[in-house]
Amino acid sequence: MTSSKGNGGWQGEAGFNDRLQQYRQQALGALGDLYGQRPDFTEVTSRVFAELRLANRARPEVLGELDQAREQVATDWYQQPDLIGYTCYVDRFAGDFDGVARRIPYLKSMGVSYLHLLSVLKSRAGDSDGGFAIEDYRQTHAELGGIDDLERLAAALRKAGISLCIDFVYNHTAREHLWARKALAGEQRYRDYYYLLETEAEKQAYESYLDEVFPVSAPGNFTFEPALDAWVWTTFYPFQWDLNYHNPEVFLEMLKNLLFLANKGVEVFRMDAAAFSWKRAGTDCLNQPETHALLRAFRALVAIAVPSVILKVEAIVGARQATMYFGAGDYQGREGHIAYHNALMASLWRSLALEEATKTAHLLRDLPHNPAGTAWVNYIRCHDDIGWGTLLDSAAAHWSSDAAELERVADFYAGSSAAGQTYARGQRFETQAEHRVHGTNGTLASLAGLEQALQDGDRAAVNLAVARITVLYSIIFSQSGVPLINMGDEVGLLNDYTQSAAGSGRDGRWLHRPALQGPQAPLHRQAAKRIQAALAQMARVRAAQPVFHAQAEVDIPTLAAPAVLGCVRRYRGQRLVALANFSGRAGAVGLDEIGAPDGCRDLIGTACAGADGTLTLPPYGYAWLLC
Ligand code: OTU
Repeated sequence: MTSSKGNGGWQGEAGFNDRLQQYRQQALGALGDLYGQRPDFTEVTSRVFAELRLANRARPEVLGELDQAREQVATDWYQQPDLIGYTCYVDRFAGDFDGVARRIPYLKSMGVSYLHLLSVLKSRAGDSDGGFAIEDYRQTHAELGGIDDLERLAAALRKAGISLCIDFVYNHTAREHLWARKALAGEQRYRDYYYLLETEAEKQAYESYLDEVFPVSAPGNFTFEPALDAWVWTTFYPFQWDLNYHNPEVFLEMLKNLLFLANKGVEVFRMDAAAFSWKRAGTDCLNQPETHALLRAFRALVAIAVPSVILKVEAIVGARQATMYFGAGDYQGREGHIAYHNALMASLWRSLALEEATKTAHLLRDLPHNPAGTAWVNYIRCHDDIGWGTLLDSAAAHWSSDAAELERVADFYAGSSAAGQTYARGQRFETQAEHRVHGTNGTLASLAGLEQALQDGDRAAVNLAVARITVLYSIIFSQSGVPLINMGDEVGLLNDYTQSAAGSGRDGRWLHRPALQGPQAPLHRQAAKRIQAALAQMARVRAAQPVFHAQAEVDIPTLAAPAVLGCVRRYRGQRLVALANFSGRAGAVGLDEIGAPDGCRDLIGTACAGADGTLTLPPYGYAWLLC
């Protein structure tokens, strides 16, 4: 029987069976690593496979077609140069889902083909950690529209060539989620969905190994709930209860939620707080082997049921740990399809503050080449703070920092340095004692000096700020992986000091979460136009050049100018050299240093070739040389 909605006809079923055959062993392996020791393991796996079959039968035909296209032709669609991302809150970008649909032309004008919408699913009322405390995975925020409206938006985006990404907050639910409420009401089944510790001693034993995500506003990792007579594991805020993946029922429920959303048209799931999902006594409960197995399980199961879907891992951990989320050893390429390049992001900010690119160069050089079928997500700002901790890695002396250096960098972005006031207008985030570096808040424009320059009405300083913004984006757009524009960066959106946005509370990250608005002041308007034009140009040029494919060979040359970052890309006979100057002074690069003969073409930048065999980059200048 064929229905108008599902593709449960012969094609869909046959494709499903093929994929089941292809990925069954991988799925069983990963599930075995999680639940293989349980006496009911066979039952668990047959329930899992039954869910996949149901989801495949319910899959709308257009999505079935997308599955087929991506399986057979565009297998590397998320590694292609033309995948350009944009991330925003629905309400702050366009009011509601229909508003987002109306803004598709705006997104297209920037070359966007991947849209990450934050805070879409129904989160708890009141403070919800910016939407990261989910009350119902199958409903949306009423103010934004219903789940059907989201489905319609996904379809409209898809028609326009834009893939929809939403957060899959799978590490925790809100305290108001039905499961948590049932647990609070005393149902044992649902108590088992969470990590409950019944004694203070048990809690202490874990706590002594754990770090804190919000050491000031939500210290500790546990919250005592009198109704449960137990401590609930709450890595983040007390109203965010960590799910217990030791319990396969939790895995099954969350798998069903993911498949439900995939069938609504979500193409990319941002796997939130991925590093925390599995707890083990006597460890920091980060990056555990089962944390990886869980993601491998999701990937293999997605490949069977909804194969056009990909997983984006959000693991804010050290660079070497982060690369493991693409799958390591025998599992290379079997975990996250894409993952946030958090250490690069933090390192770029460090390079900008210190006006030296050497450590960023070492970082890029030292990281292993991405396994086949994976790509980084490169970004310079997002809705969170810039976390400095990922640059602390004593085993990577070349590119790591020490606390003292990071202190200086964090001070710099908070506006002060030994030399006096800096151009940056950011704030420290969750800084506990005076000398403990944690994170920095602020919009790209405010951190890059635009806010101060506009306040001073200083045209030259505005130009420098625009140059800082565009040089940072030139790196985001020229590295391997999906470039992700953070809403507002394209118009130089400044910090929001009102903190009046709904749900703002005391969380300092609201500083950089204002609504999108066209700048008013003429100087700001001109700056915004230039930034927007530069970003759109980068997107256009990138999309047209195969050399930006994520699987290109990359070489980071050693340059005499310490503030210039170089990157040589090779792919299918093409060779491109990207250069970026992190200094407020001009930087010269010898053509011989980058193996560039005379006559290479700058596709985008601001470089100036001299007769003496050098290329000069202006302050914060950049170039993409096709040689
Ligand atoms: C993620 O963040 C989200 O991006 C945050 O907005 C949420 O608060 C958090 O999860 C909880 O859902 O733990 O592994 O600013 O970088 O909390 C990544 C701190 C995370 C965030 C961190 C992060």
